Amino acid sequence: MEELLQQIEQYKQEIAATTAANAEELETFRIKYLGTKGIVKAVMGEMKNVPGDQRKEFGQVLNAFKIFAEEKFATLKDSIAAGAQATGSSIDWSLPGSTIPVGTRHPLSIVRNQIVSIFKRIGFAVAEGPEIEDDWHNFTALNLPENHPARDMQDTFYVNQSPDYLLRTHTSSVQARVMEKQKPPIRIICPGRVYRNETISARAHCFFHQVEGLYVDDNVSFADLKQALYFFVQEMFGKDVKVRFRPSYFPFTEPSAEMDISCSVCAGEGCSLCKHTGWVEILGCGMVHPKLLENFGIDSNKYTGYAFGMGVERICQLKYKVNDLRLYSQNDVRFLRQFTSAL
Ligand code: 2NM
Repeated sequence: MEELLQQIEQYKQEIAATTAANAEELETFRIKYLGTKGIVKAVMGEMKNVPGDQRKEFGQVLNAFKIFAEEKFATLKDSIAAGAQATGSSIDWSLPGSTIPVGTRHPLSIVRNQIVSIFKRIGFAVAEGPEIEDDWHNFTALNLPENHPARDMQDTFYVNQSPDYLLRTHTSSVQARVMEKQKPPIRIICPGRVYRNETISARAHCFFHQVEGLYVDDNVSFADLKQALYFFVQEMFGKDVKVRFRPSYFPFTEPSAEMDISCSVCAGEGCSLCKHTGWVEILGCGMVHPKLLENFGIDSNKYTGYAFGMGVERICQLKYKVNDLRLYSQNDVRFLRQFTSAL
């Protein structure tokens, strides 16, 4: 009997030292001590070997052992449940799933994609080129004379003080590269970022985004240009939009024009955006200067072309009433989250 008491004492020490980190370890404990073939059952089975005069005393010891094991089980179970709650690993399958945070597209990307998709539908292909350009593709080839004010250090970012490399000031440089390589017909749009050395304010920034278009073929006329641009603004601003063209000047086009649309904010009634004129300027355009075509080995007697250029920030301002250019590059999510689009 002495032996059995010692054995029970050893089991008690084992039980006291047991830990269970999870439900699996708890179950291992239960099977080992409290299961149908467990230690508690086995020890209880020893009762039949105990002499009659010691049975009462022994029964109390065995009973206390059984309660000891059961209480340990309950303690382990409680601590696992509490730990699970603290670490959040207990799974309540009835809870609704948590949503995965999804970002939103930048408003300039949305508008750029819309512009590109409209011109793709009327046969324009997309062309891209480098943001670090050489003087020839950005200026000289495009008929910007040596002493044109746009070449000034004040307006253009030059690279490493080199007079020959710069950050492109318009995406026309991409069109120069296409005309250099490709024979007419050429029908492309060039979306991209451009750089100008300006003091940052609500109305100016040192970089902005353009989409420029170019169509060179035989029999391309100013009427074709007007029709393509009219189609574009109707798709962009709705069927009720009105347009007007004003004569203008650009070194790369002759004749040149600027296009206005009826104010998208007040629909021509007069507001601060259109300065009470009912019209807002949205782009510049014209017939490609014959000198440009010749610069790229395109026969200006055989071919004509039209070109246009617009600022994505400007179109975005008209569509979404964004009144400060700096909002586009400050990455304030309160601004950015307001824009959603399939494009
Ligand atoms: C404008 C206005 C007028 C233009 C010209 C060219 C090309 F292809 F000849 F190089 N690309 N874009 C152009 C013409 C751009 O932006 C206000």
